[in-house]
Amino acid sequence: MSIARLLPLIAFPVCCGQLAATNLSPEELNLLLEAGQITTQTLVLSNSQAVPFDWRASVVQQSGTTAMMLAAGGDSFGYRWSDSNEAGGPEFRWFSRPEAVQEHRLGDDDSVAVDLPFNFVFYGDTYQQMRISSNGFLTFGPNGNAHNNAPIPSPATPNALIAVYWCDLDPTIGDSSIHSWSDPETQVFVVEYTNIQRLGGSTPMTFQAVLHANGNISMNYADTTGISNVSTAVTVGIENATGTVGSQVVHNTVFQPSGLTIEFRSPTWLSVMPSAGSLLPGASVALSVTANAGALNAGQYEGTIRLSSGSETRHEVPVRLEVTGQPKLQLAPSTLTFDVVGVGGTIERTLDLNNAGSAPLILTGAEINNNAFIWLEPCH
Ligand SMILES: [Ca+2]
Ligand SMILES: [Ca+2]
Repeated sequence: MSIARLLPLIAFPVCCGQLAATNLSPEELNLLLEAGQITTQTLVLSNSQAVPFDWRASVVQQSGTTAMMLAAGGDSFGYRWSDSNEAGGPEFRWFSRPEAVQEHRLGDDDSVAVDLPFNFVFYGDTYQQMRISSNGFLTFGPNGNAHNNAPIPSPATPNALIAVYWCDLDPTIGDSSIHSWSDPETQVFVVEYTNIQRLGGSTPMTFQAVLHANGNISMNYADTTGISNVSTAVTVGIENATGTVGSQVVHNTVFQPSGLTIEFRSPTWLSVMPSAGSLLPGASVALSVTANAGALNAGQYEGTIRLSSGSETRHEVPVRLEVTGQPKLQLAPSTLTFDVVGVGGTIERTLDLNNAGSAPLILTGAEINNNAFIWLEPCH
């Protein structure tokens, strides 16, 4: 046997010995969740090499990223939003402020950075901190002071934006305050603006931005019945880190959100944290893999966690998620009222059926228990 033919046999064990010296376990994840639930599993990465191991973890593939299609709006990333005024939308929900919570004493065009109680995934990026602006928005970027509300999306900062009521507000006027708190039971982080007015003075507004651990976002606006609250210079919506994709609910149009909840549902169901690091010889690190069925319908979903070093893929862990769910029939309106009808006359009323659940709804029949009425076929 020649030396030339021996060389590959000598080189091969060295190459594969290095590859085998890092390990990621378990080799696969099989998960079962109900729609709306979230779970975090652990992968352990270990380094048995004689040299440090620089690594990067990412989600390279996930099927079924489409959130439930709701009636209102959404964006190309997959966020979908709806509000409590529409059939199939969320119910209005107000989070009561606990007595002992953090107050942020901000000036005009001011902001403060706060730590989040959980890793929050927003447009595919994972954050542990954000900035609260006194101008009615939250941002995961650096610019928390902008007072000129812009349309969404817009590349100018602020980006990575949650605009709950973005306009030139001034918390130094009147009896206003800004608080934030977390609730471990409901897995939320709430920022509340209380009785806040525009620069120069205006009708006080009270509203909340709520970050849910499953990646969803809700905006709640207190009941302001009886007071004038018309605004035509405000931006409401969410926007990604480059200001190129976003869901705009309102920009400089009339916005009267009394007793309203707007909910944005996150399409990202699979994420991994931390996303990069360096392991010393003999060391190991735990990676948190989160599967989030907050916006998923019942079905089968698949994804892959990739562990790479430089341009080389070292490990891939398949993740299989089964989501179970239930249909939820909603009818609107709850009562059909018929005015006086002349003999031989006819009045028609429409009943809207909506499936607000997470699994297909199969209607098997409908009937009327009063012969005075006639059931007409659905239009579509
Ligand atoms: Ca922007
Ligand atoms: Ca201001």
